[in-house]
Amino acid sequence: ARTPTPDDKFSFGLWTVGWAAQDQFGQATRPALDPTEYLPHLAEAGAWGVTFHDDDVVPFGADDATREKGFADFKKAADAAGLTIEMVTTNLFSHPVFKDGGFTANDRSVRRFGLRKVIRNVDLAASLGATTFVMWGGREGSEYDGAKDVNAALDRYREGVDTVAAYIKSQGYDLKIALEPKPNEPRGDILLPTVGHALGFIAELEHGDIVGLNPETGHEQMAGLNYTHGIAQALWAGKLFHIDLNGQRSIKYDQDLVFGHGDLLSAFFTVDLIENGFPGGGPTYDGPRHFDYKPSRTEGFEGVWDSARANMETYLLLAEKARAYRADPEVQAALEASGVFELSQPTLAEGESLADLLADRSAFEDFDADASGERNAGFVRLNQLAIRHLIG
Ligand code: 3MF
Ligand code: MG
Ligand code: MG
Ligand code: MG
Repeated sequence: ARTPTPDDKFSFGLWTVGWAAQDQFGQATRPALDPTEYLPHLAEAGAWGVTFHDDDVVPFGADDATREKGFADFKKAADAAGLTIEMVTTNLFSHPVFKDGGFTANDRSVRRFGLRKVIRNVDLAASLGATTFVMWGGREGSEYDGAKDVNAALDRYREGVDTVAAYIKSQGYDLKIALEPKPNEPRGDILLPTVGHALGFIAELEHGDIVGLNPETGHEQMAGLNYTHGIAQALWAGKLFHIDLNGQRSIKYDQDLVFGHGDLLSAFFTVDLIENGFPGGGPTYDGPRHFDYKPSRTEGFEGVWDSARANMETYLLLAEKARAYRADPEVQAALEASGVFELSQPTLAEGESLADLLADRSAFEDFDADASGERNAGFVRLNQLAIRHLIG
């Protein structure tokens, strides 16, 4: 159960294991290999899928012949390794041209260039059989409030995403867009900073039916938010198209630690939700378990593969614990006693009107609010049962 199989649908961004570990303050600590060289190692570690930005595989600005050969070689290597290319994404953040954004740059010519880069990459994604197209707008934002007209920026963001979505439909591609929220880094403030902001944005789109989310653990936690609640609301809205799992320890720079190496208890409940669904039933996630982490800068290649395996092992260990947690009769009784299942009962009975509620004296006039307020919810006991399963 701790050895990954293709059924686990574990996938990795090429930029994760492929990160040579250069950062703001220091140069790379590992050599960059040819993109294809990472694939057999990923497969051997137990991955099922691989994902990439266009520029991870072929350098920005490469001529058409180089580009075609680069992607063809990569596809051949992925096939040889038995890896599925499940998602493709576009880099609209590294080159200086995108320093003020891709879809929302003040400079209109940059926006037109960015849109062309994305459309070209959508064709690539479809031709490689990817079913999700992630958009992380890392440079869409500002450092200074006066420098960005947020109303106009959101208009342009909508224009960009709708144009791409309409193109996908017009081509008949089996491809969905997943927006990836992040609060900051590299911009001082990034547009669509959280799952909630992004859901609100999608509701304003013309082609929002094929646009959903790719929430990342650490990104929500950088905003002090609860990742499990974030993906839960995305699921509830029918918008959890993809996930980026990793680890983050509190509100600070984007750490991209191994999954579970940040807030372990939160990771437990993330896995519990993904694997076991909501306690009362409801929408479930069956997409890839995609890791977006960085092998720490201290690590050599041995550490790169140790850390890749650690993501999957941690996930599988947590899945085992989460299954046992849900199957435990004591947990089921505690869930029942805490009213967790009762929450699935509609507040108004079937066929009951508001007038019926207003006429129901037991609901208000005769309701003993003081007695109800004294009731022991038992949530702490329930949480301790989770802890017992996790570390007992
Ligand atoms: C940055 C990220 C990105 C996105 C990627 C889209 C470089 O913090 O998380 O990784 O995940 O661009 O998939
Ligand atoms: Mg990230
Ligand atoms: Mg991150
Ligand atoms: Mg990510």
